[in-house]
Amino acid sequence: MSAEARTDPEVYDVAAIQERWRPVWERLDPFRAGTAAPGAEKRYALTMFPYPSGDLHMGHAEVFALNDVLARYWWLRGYDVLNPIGWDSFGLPAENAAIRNGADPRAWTYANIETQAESIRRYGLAFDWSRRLHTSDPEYYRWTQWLFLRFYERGLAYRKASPVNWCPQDQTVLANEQVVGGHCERCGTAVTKRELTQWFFKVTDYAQRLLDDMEDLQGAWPDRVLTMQRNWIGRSEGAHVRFTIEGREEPVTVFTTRPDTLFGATFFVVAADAPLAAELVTDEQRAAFESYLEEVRRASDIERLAADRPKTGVFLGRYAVNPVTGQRIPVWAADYVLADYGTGAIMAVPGGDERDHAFAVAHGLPVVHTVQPPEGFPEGFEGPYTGDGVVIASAGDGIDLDGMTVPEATRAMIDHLERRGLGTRAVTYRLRDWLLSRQRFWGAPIPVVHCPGCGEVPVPDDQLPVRLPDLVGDQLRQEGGRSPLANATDWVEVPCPRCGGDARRDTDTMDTFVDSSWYFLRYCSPDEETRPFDPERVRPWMPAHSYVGGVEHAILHLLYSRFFVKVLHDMGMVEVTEPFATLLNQGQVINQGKAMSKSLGNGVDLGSMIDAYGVDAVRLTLVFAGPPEDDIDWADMSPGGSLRFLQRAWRLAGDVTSAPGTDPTAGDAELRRLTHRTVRAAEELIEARRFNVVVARTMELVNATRKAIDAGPGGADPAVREAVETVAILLSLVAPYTAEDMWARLGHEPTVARTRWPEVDESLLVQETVTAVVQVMGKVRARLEVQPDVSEADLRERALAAVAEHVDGREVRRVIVRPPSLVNVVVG
Ligand code: ANZ
Ligand code: ZN
Repeated sequence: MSAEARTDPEVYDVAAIQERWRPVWERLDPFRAGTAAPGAEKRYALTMFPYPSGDLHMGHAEVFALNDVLARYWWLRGYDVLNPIGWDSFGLPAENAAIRNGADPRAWTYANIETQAESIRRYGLAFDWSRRLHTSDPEYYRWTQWLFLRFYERGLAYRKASPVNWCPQDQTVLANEQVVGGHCERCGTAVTKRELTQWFFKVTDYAQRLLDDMEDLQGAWPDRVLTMQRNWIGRSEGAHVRFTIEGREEPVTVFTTRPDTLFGATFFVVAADAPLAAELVTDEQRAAFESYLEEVRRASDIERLAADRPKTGVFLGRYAVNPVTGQRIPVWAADYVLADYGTGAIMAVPGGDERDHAFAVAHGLPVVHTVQPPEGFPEGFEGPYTGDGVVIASAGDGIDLDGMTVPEATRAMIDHLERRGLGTRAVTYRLRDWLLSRQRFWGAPIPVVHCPGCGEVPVPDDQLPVRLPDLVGDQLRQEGGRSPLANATDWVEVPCPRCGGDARRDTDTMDTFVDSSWYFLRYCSPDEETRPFDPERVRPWMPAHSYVGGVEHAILHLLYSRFFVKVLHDMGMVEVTEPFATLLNQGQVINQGKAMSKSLGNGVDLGSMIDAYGVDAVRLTLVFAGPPEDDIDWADMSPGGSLRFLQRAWRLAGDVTSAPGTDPTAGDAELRRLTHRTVRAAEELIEARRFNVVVARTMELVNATRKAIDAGPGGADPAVREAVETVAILLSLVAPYTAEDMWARLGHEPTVARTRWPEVDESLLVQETVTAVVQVMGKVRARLEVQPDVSEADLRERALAAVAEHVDGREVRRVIVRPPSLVNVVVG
C-alpha cells in the first residue's frame, strides 16, 4: 500500500479523508476521456455549464452530483467517458459589477471562475479538466464569431429594424420572456417599446424540423419539456383568406385556424401597431387612432394577449368585404391582434372566438353563430361557442356547409376558397426569429463592419477574433440604447475589409445563448485551432448520451442548441440532427417550502454545509433525497444522518480480515445473494435514473454486511470482503472520498473510480423458494416449494392439484389464496 493511502484504522475523520485523497486524484487525473481500454464504447455525460456568478450553490451541487453518478458508473462499466466542465462566462452581471466597482468585467468573471473551479475540485467531481473552456476567452469566441459568419453566408443571420422591449433602467433590449407583467425581469422597471435595428437568426426556417425531430426525443426527454418546445414553436394549421378592402387595390390576407366560420366574420381587425393600420385609417379617424396607438406601444405582448384584458380598439373608418357573404364589415384597429403573428390582421368571428366576442360586446358589433352548440347548452345562448358541433347559417354562392361538422366544414371551405382564388391552405408558427444582438459590452462582438460604400461587410475569417477592447467602469455605461462598444472610438473605426475606406465596426454583441448553443461540440476537440471543432472528433461522442440541467432552460437554450446542430448538420459539420439523446431536469433545492432567496433569508450555503458534514455527506444527501426530478427541501434533509451512514459503511472496511483477491465462492451464500442482487438492481436503477433507490439499496447491503460480521460468519468470511468491496464501489458514485478510503483499507490501490464494476453471478440471482402451506377445511394437507413472487393464479392451480385426493370428488366451494405462503380450500 502506498504511504499516502495508509489510513488510521479507527477514526472516520472526514476532513482528513478529503485531504488525503484530493491530491492523489489530482495526480492520477483518472477521468480523462480517451483513457478507457482500446475500442471501448463512448458515453458523453454533459451537464449544463455554470455561469460564474459567485461561488457554487446548492443547485450546482445537485446537478453535478447527479451527473457524476452516471459518469462514474459509465467509467466503472468500462466505457470511455466524456464528462467535461467549462464556464458560460459572458453576460450582464459581470458588466454591471464592473460598472459598480469601476473595474474590468474580465476581473470579476475570471476571479469567480477560479472560486468555482476550486469548489468543484474539492467537491470531488469526475470531470475531465483538460477540456475546460470559458466562452469569454478569445480562443472560444473567435469560433462563435466564425459560426455567426457561416450563418450569415447562409442567409440565416440578418438585420432588420424592429420594435423591441426596452428596459430604460438596464438600457437593454429584453426578450419577451424577460418581461414579466410589463416589467423587466431583472430590475422591475416598467418596460417600453422602441425601434432598433437588430441582428436575428432565422430559426423560423427550421420550425418544422424542430417539431418533427422531437419524435426522436419522445420518452428520452421529459414530456413537459417536449410540450413546452412544441408550444413555443406553436404550429397552427388553417388558411389564408383574402379580403377586399374598399378603396384599396390590393386585398388584405388574414390567417385563420377556423375558415369554417367565415360566414360569421362580422368585422375585421388590424394590429394597431402594424403599418397597415396607419395606412387604412381615414382622415376623420386619424386623431383617435393615433392617440390609441400611443397607448398600445406601452403594453407588452403578453399583456396584449391576456384573455381578461379589456378589449380596446378604434374604428378605422373603412370597410372590408366578407368574401362569402358579400357583406361590408367594418375595419378596426386593436391591440389584441399582434403585428408580427400571422399576417397582423384577422377576420373577427365573435360567435366562435372568445376575444372577438368580448370585443364585439364592448363595441356593439354584430354576433353571428355558425356552429350549433350541442344539447345541454342554455337556450338562446349568446356567448361564443368554440367547440365542435353542427354547422349552421353557412350557405352562400357555390358553397353550403350547413349540417357538416367543424372539421368537414373546414376542409370544404378551404377547397371552396382555393377554387375561387380567395384563399389557400396555410400553416403558421408562433416561433419568432431569434433576436441575438445586445447593446452591451460583455459578449462576443458581431464580426461585421459597416461601410458607407459597401454596406454590411463580414470580417474575414483570418481577422478573427474581433477582440473586445479594454473598457472599464463608467466606460461600460450605455447611453441612449447605444452599445458601450460605440464609446471605444479606436476600436470602432476601421478600414473596410472590402474597399479599404473608412468604415465602422458593428457595436452589438451576441446574446449569451449563442455561446451556449455549441459549447458541447467544442468540448469534443477543445484544442482545435483552425475551426470551432473537428468533425471527426465530434462524431464518436454526439449526440450527448445524457444532458443534466435545470428546467429553466426547457425552452430557449435547448431550442437554440437544437437549431445550431441542425444548421451545422446542413453545413456538413455534424452528422447528428439532435444534440442531446436524453435529458434529465433535476428538481430545485428549496428551503422550508420556498425557493432560496436573499429576501426570504432562507439560503443554504453549500460551503458551510461541506465544512460541517463533509463533501460526501452533502452529495449523498442530495442524491438520496428522492427522484432526481423532485424538489429537495433542505429543511427536511438530514446531512448528519448521511454522515452517520457513511461512517457505518466505512467501518465495514476495517473489519474485513481476508486478503484482497480471496475467492468469494465459498463464502456465506445469503450475503452473496444480497450482494449480487444489489449490483444488478443498481445497474437497472442507474439506467432508469433512479439514483436515490441505488443509495437505499446500498444502505440495505451495509446493514446486512454489518450483521454478517457481528452475528454471522464474521470478518474473515470472503463473502464479507465481496460485500464490502461492492459497498465501496457503489458508494464511489456518490461519496467518492469515503469510498476511496474504504478501497485503500481493503488493500487496493487508488482509484476505486477506475476499478471494474462487480460482475454479477447470475446463479446467485435465482430467488430462494418459500414454503406454501395448503389446507383443506383448515387441515394442512400439502406443502409446496414456490418462488416468493408466485402469482395468485399459479399458486391456486398448484395447490388444487396437490390436494386433489383430499378433495376427493367434493365440490370446491371457495379457494382462499394468500401468496406466497397459504392456500385454504373450502369444500362442501
Ligand atoms: C377566425 C377565427 C374564428 C379564429 C374562430 C379563431 C376562432 P392560433 O391557434 O394561436 O394560431 N389570429 C390570427 N392572427 C392573429 C394575430 N396576429 N393576433 C391575434 N390573433 C390572431 O390562433 C389563430 C387564430 O388567432 C386565428 O383564427 C385568428 O382568429 C387569430 F372561431 O380566425 B381565428
Ligand atoms: Zn467598403
